[in-house]
Amino acid sequence: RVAPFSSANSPAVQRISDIRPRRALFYVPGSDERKLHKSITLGADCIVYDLEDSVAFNKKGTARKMVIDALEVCIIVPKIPRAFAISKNLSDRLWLRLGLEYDDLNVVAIVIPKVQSAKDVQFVVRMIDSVAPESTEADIRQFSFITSRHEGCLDEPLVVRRCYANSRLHTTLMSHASRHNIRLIPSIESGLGIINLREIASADPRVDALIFAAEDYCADLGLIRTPSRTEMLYARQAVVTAASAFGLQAIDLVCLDFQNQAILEEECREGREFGFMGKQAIHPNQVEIIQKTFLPDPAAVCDEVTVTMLGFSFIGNHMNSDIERAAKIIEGYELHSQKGVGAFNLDGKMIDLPVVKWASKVLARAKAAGLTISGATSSG
Ligand code: 1VU
Repeated sequence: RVAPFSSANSPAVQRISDIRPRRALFYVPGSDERKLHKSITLGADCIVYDLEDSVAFNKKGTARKMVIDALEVCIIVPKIPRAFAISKNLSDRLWLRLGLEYDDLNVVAIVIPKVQSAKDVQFVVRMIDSVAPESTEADIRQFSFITSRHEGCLDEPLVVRRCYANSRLHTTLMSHASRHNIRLIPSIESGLGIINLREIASADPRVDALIFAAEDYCADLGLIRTPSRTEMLYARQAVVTAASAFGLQAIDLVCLDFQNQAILEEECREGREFGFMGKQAIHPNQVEIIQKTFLPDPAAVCDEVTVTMLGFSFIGNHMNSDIERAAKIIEGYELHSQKGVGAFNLDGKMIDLPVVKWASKVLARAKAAGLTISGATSSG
């Protein structure tokens, strides 16, 4: 089979096909023991143990110790999570997220808050390079955590250094991670961050994703938050555009109204239509909705299906119409490109390379979200 797109070697295509699922980026206050324990039972793609805004100034030190303990439980003592192997599905998620048996998930990601320029990213990069080994055989678990810039002295880079380099957290992470498998996720929270998106997105090859943080952004610009979110339209679309241009994931704003599922669903749908790959979550109620939505097309999600169609097999918990259409497009593209045809008719609509690119991304995202996809796209 001709691999779709093998000739289109744009960085965006290659990076997107290599994505790790970050549909829900779930925040857990680092100072709340109950929430720390609960966090690993919720099936979120990505957990962020927060040491920043959700932790009171007088609890920063305690939070740091608690996060280290939580990471040590999850990372260093692999037997402990096995105790959570209550049901098959749950254990599958835990294995996957904690990476206990999946060598390919050996990644630690660091969310860098309030990034204004490439220098902010490069500061963290220098820190990593000064302490993390060039390479290591140790397997790393997929975890994100957030550094603190607010420890008594606002927006002072040295605070990050102190929080990190002088703590057991630093030792815990750095002793397990080679400098190359620590990924970076800058959070864009200001007008300057938006203006400097291009340099931030390209600041280092370890930058994997960009977050849009609405509350700080509104505070920075003095915007008034409205139910329509129109006031943030430009910024959100700028983040998605920059992320796409540099082959990164874009992660959308937090829905603060965590008891209102209708608003969450609306925000999720809008974010997905804008091109975001995932959304920040603050409450357990939000995780499932977000993760379902940020599979392609949430409209037709059903459980436990195994579908074989047009030579593509989808085995997993979700199957939907975007994926089905994407598979048909790729199948059609392969058949036609072998005959030297670039544009063809599929169900009355013209298909050519840009549509094939879209379909390839849909399948890559579905695969990253846990669907087993066999067929021509399985390599991409
Ligand atoms: O039923 P249980 O008592 O066992 O558990 C409660 C609660 O502890 C738990 N829970 C969570 N567990 C893990 N991580 C969470 N983030 C989390 N939130 C709640 O779920 C059960 C039900 O909780 P609840 O409905 O009673 O909610 P609470 O009043 O306990 O908590 C509500 C808030 C909003 C305070 C909580 O969800 C929270 O702290 N969220 C995260 C906040 C955060 O990290 N903010 C910083 C990043 S977002 C940002 O900066 C943008 C502005």
